[in-house]
Amino acid sequence: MNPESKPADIVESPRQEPRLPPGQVKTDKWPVLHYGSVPAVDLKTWDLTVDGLVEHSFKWNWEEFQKLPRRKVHSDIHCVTRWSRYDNLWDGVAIRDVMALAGVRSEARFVIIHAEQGFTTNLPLSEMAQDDVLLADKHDGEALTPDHGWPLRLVVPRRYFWKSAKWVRRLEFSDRDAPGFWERNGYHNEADPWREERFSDW
Ligand SMILES: Nc1nc2c(c(=O)[nH]1)N[C@H]1C(S)=C(S)[C@@H](COP(=O)(O)O)O[C@H]1N2
Ligand SMILES: [Mo]
Repeated sequence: MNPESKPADIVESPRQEPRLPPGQVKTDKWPVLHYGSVPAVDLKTWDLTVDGLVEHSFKWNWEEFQKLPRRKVHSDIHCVTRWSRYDNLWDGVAIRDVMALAGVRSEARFVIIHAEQGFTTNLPLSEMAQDDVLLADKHDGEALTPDHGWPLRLVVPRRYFWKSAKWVRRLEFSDRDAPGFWERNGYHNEADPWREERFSDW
């Protein structure tokens, strides 16, 4: 038996009750949503930086990144614009493995995720450290398409999908929170779909 097909290799994102969060509608399509344009990325110059409050900073090029331990995550997508897409299979590198390599320092409380073109989003370290959070380069067995974040996107299954930054280039571990692009433009800082944390009050 091909060891790659064993279900145990797949991390199941914990199913919440109800599976469909309040105010959401299930869709089988996968809409494309982002601010700005799809960046042109060249894998020859692409790199991923891990820095801030870590013992070991990294700057991996594409080839180096591909040598990191690989994981698969099975999860649902919940977009704040009210569509949910079930049963996505993501393939990539677990944030937990990245954190173990980097040695996150005890003062770190937040992670600022930086993407192409200055886009950022932010997460508490406790959310980032969940074992279903992945840096994904494949979806349902195929390389991501550029409009869905190729070559690399974050996937945070338990938060609205805007926290899942496309075109990721840097993970910055910090002792301070720094609301990102959508968070500064009216979206909620926490983004829990089961609490309907869609918009901020200010
Ligand atoms: N770099 C970047 N990532 C982003 C965004 C963005 O504007 N820029 N938008 C977010 C939002 S609002 C959503 S809903 C999802 C959409 O991902 P999809 O196009 O793959 O469905 O990407 C998120 N990641
Ligand atoms: Mo969104």
